[in-house]
Amino acid sequence: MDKAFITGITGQDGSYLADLLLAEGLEVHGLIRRKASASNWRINHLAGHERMHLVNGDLLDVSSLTRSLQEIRPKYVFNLAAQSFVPFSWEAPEATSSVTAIGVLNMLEAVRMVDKDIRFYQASSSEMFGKVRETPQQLTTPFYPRSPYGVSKVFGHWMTINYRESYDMFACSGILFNHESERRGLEFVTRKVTWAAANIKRGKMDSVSLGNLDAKRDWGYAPDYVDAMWRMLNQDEPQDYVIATGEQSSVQELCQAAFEAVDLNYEDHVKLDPRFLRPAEVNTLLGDISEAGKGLDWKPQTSFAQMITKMVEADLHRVDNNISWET
Ligand code: NAP
Ligand code: F7E
Repeated sequence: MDKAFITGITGQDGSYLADLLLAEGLEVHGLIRRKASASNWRINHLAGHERMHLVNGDLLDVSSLTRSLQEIRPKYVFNLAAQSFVPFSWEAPEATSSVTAIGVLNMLEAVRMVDKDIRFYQASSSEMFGKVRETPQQLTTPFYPRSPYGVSKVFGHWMTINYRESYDMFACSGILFNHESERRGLEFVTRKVTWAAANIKRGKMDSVSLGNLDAKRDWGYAPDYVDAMWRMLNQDEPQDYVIATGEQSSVQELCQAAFEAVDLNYEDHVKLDPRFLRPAEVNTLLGDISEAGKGLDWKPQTSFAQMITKMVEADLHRVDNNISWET
């Protein structure tokens, strides 16, 4: 039975990837780090699954990574762990760089030392394009990151390519544009807005405060995107890809869609608060997915409108049943 090792298993993407790989018949091992209060809400439904295992460690501790790989001997490693919230990367740039940049090197080194035949996936990001040099963005578009997070992701991206070229490793980097879901963290703008729309509809909140409503993103659905990761590690040759939808919406359009889903007008409930503006903004992102279509036979299955409706419905269900946002 093939085995996969996932870092970041407690995160949005890790949890959906675990669902997918278990459904594909793999044995799944997820790295978790010690936390003072661990809810692990995104993977609680997998507790007790006979092919699901959790292993203790930390991306910052290379010995924990090599020990894990030596014990598990996986065929696939998906490196999804990161400090992934862009605003926090200005508040803690060194911590962000440690995990989001050096953590990638740690994982690559562990793979190189334990088994160079492991197929390795790195979670790269459209934040590397930042102040975009061309539109739409593709693999050859030059990077111009705008945050310590984006800069860290550029390091991880190039390190992955360097290990592929230096050591002949099957190492791939997926440049994924924003992807969201019912399991998205509440601090990210889509979930912040769908959660607010549901609570306002039920009279539990009056308004929501946001920053830049003009920012545009190419937003896709996370379950569609983990399928692209899996396809990437099953190619004949390692190759990087841009994964996106090829369509973009503004934060304002996001608000409109989420509030319309509960028959409300966002203009009555959205407030502007400069605390949510960023020191340097990424104004617009739009991905070119033609290569993913050709090389991976992949295309997104879920539209932006469908995704926002799903997220609002899930949040209404939580509010109606007094369930916490992280359930
Ligand atoms: P997420 O929900 O923030 O999850 C991040 C994961 O990383 C969590 O499981 C977290 O564990 C883990 N982690 C953080 N520091 C760690 C450490 N020192 N050691 C071990 N694990 C650690 O992120 P996501 O949205 O699923 O994204 C997955 C990956 O894709 C990230 O690398 C992200 O930067 C990248 N990405 C995301 C998007 C997107 O739109 N979602 C787009 C492009 C790229 P805890 O539960 O312990 O905190
Ligand atoms: O912001 C604007 C904000 O925090 C999107 C991460 O997964 O995707 C994500 O990064 C936009 C920005 O995501 C608020 O200024 C307005 O322009 O949801 P976000 P992000 O920064 O694009 C990339 C691809 C990743 O790799 C990252 O890991 O929305 N915005 N008002 C706001 N954003 C937030 N969070 N909160 C607001 O109140």
